[in-house]
Amino acid sequence: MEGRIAALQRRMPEQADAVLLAGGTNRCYYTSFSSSAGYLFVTAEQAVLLVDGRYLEAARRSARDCEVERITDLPAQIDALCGECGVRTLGIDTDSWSVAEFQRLQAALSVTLLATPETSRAVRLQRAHKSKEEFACLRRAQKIGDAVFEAVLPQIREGMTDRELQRILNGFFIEYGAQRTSHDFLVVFGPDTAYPHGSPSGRRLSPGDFIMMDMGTPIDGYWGDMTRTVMFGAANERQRSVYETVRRAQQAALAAVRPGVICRDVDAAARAVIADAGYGDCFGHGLGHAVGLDLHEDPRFNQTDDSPVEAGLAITVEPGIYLPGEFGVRIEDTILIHEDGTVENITHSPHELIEL
Ligand SMILES: [Mn+2]
Repeated sequence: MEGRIAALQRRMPEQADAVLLAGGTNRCYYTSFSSSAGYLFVTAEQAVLLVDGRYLEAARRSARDCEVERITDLPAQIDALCGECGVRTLGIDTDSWSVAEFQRLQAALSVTLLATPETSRAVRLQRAHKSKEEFACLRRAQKIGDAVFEAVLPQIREGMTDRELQRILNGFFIEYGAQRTSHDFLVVFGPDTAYPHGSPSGRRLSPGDFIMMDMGTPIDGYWGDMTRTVMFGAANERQRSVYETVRRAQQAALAAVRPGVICRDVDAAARAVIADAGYGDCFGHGLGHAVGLDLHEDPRFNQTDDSPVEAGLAITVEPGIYLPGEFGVRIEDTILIHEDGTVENITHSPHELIEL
């Protein structure tokens, strides 16, 4: 199988003689080596991972498909590498660079850093097409999420705080095989569920509260991502109706997904169900995001992304309805698109309203 760096070398971004990647997940994607800092320099023939002393030995041992160099004088080293290969323009993954970093390095270099979107776009596109091995990691990560969801429900008690539930979730994730946890799972109760990305406030759980849990853990770098909203006690009619609308919106989107469909049309399928039920103004985020080494990747299921759904895509489907001052509901699954056109939903937790 063609290596990831080789695939990049075969299709270098337009106008770039070489690329210089600063993004941590980009470096990890190409070299399978994870570090908090460093650069990956790739020409048509050569690939060099530049790291500082903290990572030198580990990178030499485990970075794949590249040479490893210790950073001493970064601009001089990059100039030297460019000189050896006749490189004059360097495409950079602009979505990973700070303006300060760009300016500092450009001022010291004799070659040109291309601050155009092509390099990031090429890398994003490559990363969006996942292999069977990447799918397997995502499946394993999601399996942990499903197991944790099942395990946590019996632990939920009246009067417990959202922070307590968050800590219990963290503990279960570790117990069920998480390599690490995010520590900031979104766990909110009652009126706080009306904030799509709220965080625990110390609120205590009361009967009639929705409990929203948005959680996941990476396995070998690849993130699980799921959300379930469950009712503590008995749902009233309005809560039940909103929940059912979100569930139907998700089903409509899942039914619309197949290779060749435009991402924004999948978003529209869910949005139409929510609008028809009279909650058109209450779904203030996109339907989903690709997921991989980063929790949020491209493409997106939203109102503007016109890229087609393609085999190799791993993406979330997460409609929601949020009623400020009252409550919110979101249901999130992660799906994989296979070469044969089938869609695999790797989130197996129930979609039906659970009343605890
Ligand atoms: Mn998500």
